[in-house]
Amino acid sequence: MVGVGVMGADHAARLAHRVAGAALVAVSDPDMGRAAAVASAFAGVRVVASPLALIADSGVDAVLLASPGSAHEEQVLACLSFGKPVLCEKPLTLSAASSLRLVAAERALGRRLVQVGFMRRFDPSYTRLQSSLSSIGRLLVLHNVHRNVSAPASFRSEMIVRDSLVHEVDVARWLFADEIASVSVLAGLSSRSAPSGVRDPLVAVFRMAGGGIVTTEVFINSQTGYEVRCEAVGERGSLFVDAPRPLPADFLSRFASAYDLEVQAWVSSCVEGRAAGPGVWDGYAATTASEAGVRSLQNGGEPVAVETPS
Ligand code: ISE
Repeated sequence: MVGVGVMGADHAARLAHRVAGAALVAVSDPDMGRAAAVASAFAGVRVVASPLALIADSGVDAVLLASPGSAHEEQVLACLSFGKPVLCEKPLTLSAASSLRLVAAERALGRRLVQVGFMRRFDPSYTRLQSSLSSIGRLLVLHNVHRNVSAPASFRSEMIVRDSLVHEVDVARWLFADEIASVSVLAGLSSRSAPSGVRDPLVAVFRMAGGGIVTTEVFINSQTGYEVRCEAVGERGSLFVDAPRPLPADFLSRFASAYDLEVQAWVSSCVEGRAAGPGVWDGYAATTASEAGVRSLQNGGEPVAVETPS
């Protein structure tokens, strides 16, 4: 495990206790105290000071990266250079150019080694919706709601696009099986619960290359509960992913089984030597859409075209 903050510590427990076929052997974090605390919660886990040394370690077969997105390019490249499978938390990186370098590096190896942490593709309610899509005819519109209780003041408006809305970017690409052609991100009234200068909530509109439309309200200081909903509207009806009631407190509880299934699928794919789940291409496509979303937010919500990768 590289990075044992909130998400990484949760994954560490998952790897150690709930996933078959894996053993947690080493952790690394810039906060050595935090790394030591996580390691000491499990038997036989070493703390390695540098993430690159952990990736190079001969006792490490595969790496789960839960470090910040700004560290991912160097760390994923290191995993690829050692031929080690990597599950990289979203976002893959913070810029389309750096994500594209990862696509190129994996392609040069000639085999898939990267899975990107878009866990909603493993969530039972989302997979049920996805597998029932044919029952509602051609998919026309998706409506999403994505609310968090609160976020630290360091979570700025751009991060709402890159770290939160990026889930709906991936859900849109997955459910439509299509690329996003343009993104608008509108900021209206900001909640007085949002830190000064943070535009929250935001409303995003994606136009898919094939004409579908996706709307998303993303509100990370909603004060109420963790509320994620999705409605897929087709030519013959609609399908929902509803939020459990009472609302869960956070994403760790709402998506606990999605994370379990995601990490189990990744571990099984490492054991079997075949990559599974969303890959580096999906991470790249999501980064291009997020980049367009940040630009739209900065330009007052004007639609920004996404350079559809060929
Ligand atoms: C967080 O990083 C996640 O991935 C959660 O799913 C999302 O709801 C939250 O807004 C992000 O900060």
